[in-house]
Amino acid sequence: MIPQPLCAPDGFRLYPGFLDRQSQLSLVAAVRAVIAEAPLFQPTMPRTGKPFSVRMGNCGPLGWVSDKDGGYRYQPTHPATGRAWPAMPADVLAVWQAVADYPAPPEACLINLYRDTARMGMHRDADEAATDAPVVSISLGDTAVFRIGGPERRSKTRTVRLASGDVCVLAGMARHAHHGIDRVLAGSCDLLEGGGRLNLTLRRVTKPAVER
Ligand code: MD3
Ligand code: FE
Repeated sequence: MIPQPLCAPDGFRLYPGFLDRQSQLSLVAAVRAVIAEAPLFQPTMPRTGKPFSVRMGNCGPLGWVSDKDGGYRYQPTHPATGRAWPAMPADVLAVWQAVADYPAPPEACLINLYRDTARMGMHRDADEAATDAPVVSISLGDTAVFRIGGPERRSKTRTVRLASGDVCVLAGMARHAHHGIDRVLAGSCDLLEGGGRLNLTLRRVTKPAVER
């Protein structure tokens, strides 16, 4: 048997098992505290208003939101409560500092909660002005079947399983690749009460001021 090489766009880095069980539990507790202050919401598609199957939350100075009238955007406040997003927990920032190799801190931590049959269709992340910054993703709970392609919608794709504690860095070409979550493998992990998957994506949104 010839082992399968990992062929992914340049700039895709997967750190399997980056977080041990204790660190995963500590992150889940931190995320629960964030959600208690800033409840998860159900985003809707621009124009059609079709709801996402994933529920979302945010922490940090900016949060990603989407609804029928306003479309995809980052904003400093929660769409329902109007309050500022909670601060990014120290454990979350520490992951960015360890792997991002970027001279500025992240501004947004998007929390994606996948329960039941939630999935995420193929898309590109293009709402950030800091196009040179990587995206850092932290997976917690059930394993996801993640699909990544290339710069064109028709580019060849491949799947990668993202398990609890895995950290993924999308830099360079990979940062601009099409990607999505085909499905989540129910019952594959016992980290989250009630099952499902939490994904945290850390992003720089605005271009950092030139260092001098
Ligand atoms: C590849 N989230 O929030 S994380 C998203 O698991 C998103 O919830 C998925 O796609 C999730 O936008 C995938 C891994 C990931 C994150 C950002 C990327 C892959 C990426 C940006 C560009 C290319
Ligand atoms: Fe994405």
